[in-house]
Amino acid sequence: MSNHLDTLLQEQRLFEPSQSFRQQANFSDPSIYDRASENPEEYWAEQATYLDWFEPYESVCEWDPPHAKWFVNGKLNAAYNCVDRHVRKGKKNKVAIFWEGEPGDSRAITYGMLQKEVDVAARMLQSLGVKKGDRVTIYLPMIPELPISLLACAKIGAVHSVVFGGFSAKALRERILDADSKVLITADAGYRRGKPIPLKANADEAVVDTPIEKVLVVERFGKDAGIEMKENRDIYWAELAAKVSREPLAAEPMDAEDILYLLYTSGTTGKPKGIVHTTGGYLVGANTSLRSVFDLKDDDVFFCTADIGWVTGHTYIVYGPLSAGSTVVMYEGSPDYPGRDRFWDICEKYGATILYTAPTSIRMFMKWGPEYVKQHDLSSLRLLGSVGEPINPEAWMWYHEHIGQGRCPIVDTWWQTETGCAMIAPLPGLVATKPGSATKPLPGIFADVVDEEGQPVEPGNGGYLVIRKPWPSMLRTVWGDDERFRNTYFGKFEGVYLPGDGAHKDKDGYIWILGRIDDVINVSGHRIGTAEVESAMVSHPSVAEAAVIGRSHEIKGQAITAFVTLREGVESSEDLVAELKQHVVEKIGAMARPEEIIFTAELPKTRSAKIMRRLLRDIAEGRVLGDTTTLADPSVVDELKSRYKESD
Ligand code: 6R9
Repeated sequence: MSNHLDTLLQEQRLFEPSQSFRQQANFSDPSIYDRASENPEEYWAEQATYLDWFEPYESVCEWDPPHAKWFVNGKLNAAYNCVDRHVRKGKKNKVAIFWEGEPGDSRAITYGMLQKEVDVAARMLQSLGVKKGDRVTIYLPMIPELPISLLACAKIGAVHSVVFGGFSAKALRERILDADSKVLITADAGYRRGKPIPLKANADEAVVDTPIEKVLVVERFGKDAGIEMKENRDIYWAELAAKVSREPLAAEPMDAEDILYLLYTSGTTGKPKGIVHTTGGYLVGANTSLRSVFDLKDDDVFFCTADIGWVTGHTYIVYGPLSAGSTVVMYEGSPDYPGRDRFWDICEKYGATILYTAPTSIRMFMKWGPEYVKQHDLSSLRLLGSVGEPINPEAWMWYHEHIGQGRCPIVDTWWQTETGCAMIAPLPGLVATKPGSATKPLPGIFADVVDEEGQPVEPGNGGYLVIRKPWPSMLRTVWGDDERFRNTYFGKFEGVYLPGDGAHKDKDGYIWILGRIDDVINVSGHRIGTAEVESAMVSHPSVAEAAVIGRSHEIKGQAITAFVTLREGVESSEDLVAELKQHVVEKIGAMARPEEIIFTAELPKTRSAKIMRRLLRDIAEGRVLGDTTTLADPSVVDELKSRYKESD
């Protein structure tokens, strides 16, 4: 962290918006910042006019900390706003989704087609007994049925809970149980570098002894997936689709505060949190940020490379761009399959005008070298975005030069599953950017950096990132655990939201996000709780105790190092290392696989028996050790240091 900060503080480059970009920008009047901070409700009310409401709301915001209600008593439907209204307003033949399959198959889905498919899917869910307010778990690859499933749930007022396809059967099961879903939508298998990901097999394992009554199965991989269908429980998507009515379906009028979806994210304990997003505020936030941060126009082609299994895909593939009636590009597979130019091939093929990706991908492209980019015409691009983790200035500059060709503004967008949409990011027509800084809070967002007492830090200092006032797309609670919601996000400063990130405020008031201050690791932009990996580790019969930390990693941002003490009589071996890594993959998913495992007779602990993670991080990152005077047994450190060297 301190190395990262040093590099950031030396960063002096400033990129002003070009005259031509400024002139055409949606947000081009700098007074918007002052107006929104003087009267945020007026600002958000104005943004809400970009949606269609079945019934108007009575007040913009009711704030009873830590609970907020937005657009109180307003009625609307998210799927209606993302699909039906565009068909009504003459966009029937406009492409909503350009879908690119990994093996090279593709589909251009117009708003007219999308409407039909969403209605059929919604009727399918109804035929399986799904009603307004019921939860539906979705475990699909990046195929058109994924956004269609989200919108189908929204259309009938069911709550979707998407579980990223990279999660294991056990992780899926945990999320099904927590959400209490009766229906699961999955696929036979997904593609990853040409090979199948066994989604249905995982689903079979996950649903045993859960409330799941019906499993709807999309056929994506075909016969080679070799799946089994369980009678009376499993049904193929196409088979059921053929049985339901093709009549248009009226959208369910939802209260602005009705739940739109749950999305699980990692926290400091082993149990993932079901983040609750509601309909009106979330959609206003998502829609606004497309017009403001991404300067979205009607003829844009928006390529967001995230998976819909994460919040970025929810907001910036589905609800944001589609509510704005835009065209999105959705890609199923790996960026290096069949070649390392796949993203650039897709940008060129569909004429992408906006590209939104993660620093970890950019660092990978840097490593591969610019020749893969140069094979393609990227002149359609006009704006670039970054999300998921702090972007280091070198990656920012590479993105700027090689992808943006010096012409495209870069919007580094800080936000979280909990915030629903971008919070700190430049308005590209108004704010000069600095490589590595997410710049300033967006209009209507009251983010700041504060000290231990909650007082704003003076420019030039660091502290806790906070958000002082509610915003429309904020999480409403943690599903089934309001206490955890209060403690996690509002427990430190009264009535002030604590995201869990550290930040620095520079002399110009720009915010530089430094990373998590809690026990959450960010591996390739994926949030993983150290406690989750530790509890997976200790569930293995050979492990007595485990401590997991994130160490800096050139490509992934952070990588997982696990320090493990074995049970009496268990010998360490290469095989055991492989077995333990696999064990974590099975418990959580491939993204949580530890990069390295260090066996140690003891873990360094304070006299009050707390594991000294800072020390473990110092060891893993090869730094000179800091103060170890509170350590119960200082010799543990020497042993660990030598073990760590052995494992190099
Ligand atoms: C959207 C998303 C949230 C955490 C967040 C922070 C990190 C995200 C960032 C960033 C620095 C950015 N993060 N964007 N850090 N600069 N532009 O990623 O949601 O998966 O919930 O992760 O990711 O640490 O707290 P989520």
